[in-house]
Amino acid sequence: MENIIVIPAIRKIIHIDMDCFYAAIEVRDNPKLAGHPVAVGGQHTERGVLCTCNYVARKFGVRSAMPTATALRLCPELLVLPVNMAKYKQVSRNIHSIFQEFTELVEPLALDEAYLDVSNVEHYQGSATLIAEAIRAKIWQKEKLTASAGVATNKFLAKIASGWNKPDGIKVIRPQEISEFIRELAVDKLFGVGKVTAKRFAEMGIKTCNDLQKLSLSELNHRFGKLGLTLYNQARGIDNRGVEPNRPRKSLSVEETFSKNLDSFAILQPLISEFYLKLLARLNEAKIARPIKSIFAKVKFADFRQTTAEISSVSPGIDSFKELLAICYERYKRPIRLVGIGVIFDISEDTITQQQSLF
Ligand code: TTP
Ligand code: MG
Repeated sequence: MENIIVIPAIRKIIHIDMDCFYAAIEVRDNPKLAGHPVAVGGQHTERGVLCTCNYVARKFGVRSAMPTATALRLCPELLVLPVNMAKYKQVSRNIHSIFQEFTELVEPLALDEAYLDVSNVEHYQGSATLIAEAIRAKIWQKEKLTASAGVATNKFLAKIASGWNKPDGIKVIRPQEISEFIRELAVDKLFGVGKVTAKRFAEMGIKTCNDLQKLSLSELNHRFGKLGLTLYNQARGIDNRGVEPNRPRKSLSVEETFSKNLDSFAILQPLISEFYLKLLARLNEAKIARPIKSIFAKVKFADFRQTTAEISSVSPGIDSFKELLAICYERYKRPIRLVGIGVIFDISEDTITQQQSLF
């Protein structure tokens, strides 16, 4: 028994960000604009500011939040279109519902961006890269708009990656590539580093994460207070924040892949209470007010066959999980590769109010 280790799952996070969102929608809806520098925002006569501009305009140095008058000086042919928020919100809803087709673990960040945790998605051979490509393809197919994607083991790296090959690009940072990627990364790309912190770094001669890595945790704590630990971790490519969907969860589960397949059901027995305690801890952490509707177990075998069993239940009892696992095992009776147990919530009277605020 002692030689069975549970492999800690590496998270697979995708960050998706639409390219020049408002401007891309306007160009899509008026193809005559293709190839022209286009921006969306207020008019210069009204001391307006740009919301965004397309990549043609960016070549002239035009940027989001720039006064329209300045933008027109840089690019006199720039076409500045009025903001049509209702239209952008509708496209945003469409895109966010595409994300939901791939996983329910979606954390919307803005109208045009979201984090997705695809660690437990089994389609696309479980490859986050293939999932990200499929999402980009679906957005193109449904909306005729391009999105860029970042794929990494955490939110911080995924977000940086999505901007790396913009527009219409993807960047994957594999676990073994993190330390090299991070070394040259500019410190002003880190979460929590605004103008003030960036200026302090500049004064200290710190430009890259490699420079930042030279400061000890206690020094960072001393100089930057609460931000110290985050800076210390990010400089090493570490970010433990989970993806927090603000849609009600449909289910919550724990699952583990074993370092060595379990040859018999008996070997699994003593591990069940461990999983059970983990599930209770996660349920406790998640503080979900909704009632539990049913409970389930899942078993994946050495030959990758997989099966699940579910029963209606309002409370997760360990004996029920034991029974469900036994039912799963009995169906194929072969060495076990992975086991999961979980609960399904009753979301029948969903109001989904939290999510509405974004749109
Ligand atoms: P962003 O994703 O920051 O920018 P973008 O999608 O236009 O371009 P990129 O390809 O670099 O991602 O913002 C999304 C939308 O939010 C953008 O299209 C317009 C709006 N926005 C503003 O209204 N004001 C701003 O200052 C910014 C940055 C964005
Ligand atoms: Mg964008």
